Amino acid sequence: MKTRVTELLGVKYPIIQGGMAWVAEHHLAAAVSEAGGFGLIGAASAPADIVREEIRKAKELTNNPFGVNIMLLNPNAEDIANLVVEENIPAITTGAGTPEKFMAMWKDAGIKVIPVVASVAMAKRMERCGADAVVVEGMEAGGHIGSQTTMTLVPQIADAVNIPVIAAGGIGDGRGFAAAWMLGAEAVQMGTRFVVADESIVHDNYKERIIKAKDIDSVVTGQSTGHPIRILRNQMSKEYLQKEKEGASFEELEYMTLGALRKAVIEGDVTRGSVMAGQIAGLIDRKQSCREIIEEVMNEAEKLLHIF
Ligand code: TUI
Repeated sequence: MKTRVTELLGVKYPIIQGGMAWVAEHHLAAAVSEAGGFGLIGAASAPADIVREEIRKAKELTNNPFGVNIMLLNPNAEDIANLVVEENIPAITTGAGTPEKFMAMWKDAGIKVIPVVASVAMAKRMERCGADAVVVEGMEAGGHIGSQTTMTLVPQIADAVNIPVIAAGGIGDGRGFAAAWMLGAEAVQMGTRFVVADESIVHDNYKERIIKAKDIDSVVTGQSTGHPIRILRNQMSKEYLQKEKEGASFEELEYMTLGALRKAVIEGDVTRGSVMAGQIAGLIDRKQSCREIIEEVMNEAEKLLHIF
């Protein structure tokens, strides 16, 4: 079951886990890697010391390779960039910006660099500055998103670059994997499907909200502030969108979402908290182990594609 991505990452299956803020901690990352996928610790807005602890705990749970996702809006991004070198992390993904200033340091350290991109221009720029692959993320994804769909972006970027493409956004089963493969991807990244995994530490209210979600249950907040975020509809999203329509200030809107993701993921407040999830939430209907998820997706995809 080899693709350029399984070779690059040294994994059995071409499935990587999204680097989700608060969600992608050591239990989930280690479980995905133990099951033959590529797990990621999401550094999100955490300080480097916390991320270091997460990395060390994941190393205790698995000998398989796992990575770190660096969210570039994080004020601590530079510390995390240095940390992944110190901790011998084999591969990193980056989100919400361009990692160019860290590229030389990571390449010197032999780290594989996989930026998440949401446009053809950004994919080309990342290839030029030495990226080993790109995660092409469509706006079906949860959390911070671009404006183009996975269906349209993946083939355009697969044509525009020579490095491998990993498709993300809207992929939650073997059919999604097979579709991404047909569009030119050599691996997929899944987030929402792993949020409900048994090994995910996310509050049960959050998992149940995803399982109950219907096709039309996600909305995009922050279009007006330039920080579009896909979340599942609730009291908070309703008030936020209303305030946005009324032309509320950037500060007022940001204040409403401050700490809201933690509130939902850790405290289980799915009414006032920010329940980030992708559009594929409507398809996700049960909790399984990471191994069951990965094996089910791969079996289904193999049957459809007859490739491996
Ligand atoms: O980063 C994500 N998803 C995220 S990060 C996040 S944490 C957060 N919380 C509150 C506010 C803001 C962030 C939650 N979800 N996905 C990867 C991703 N990267 N999607 C889109 C992009 C992207 C966008 C623009 C990558 C590069 C880019 O370049 C713009 C430029 O020109 O710098």
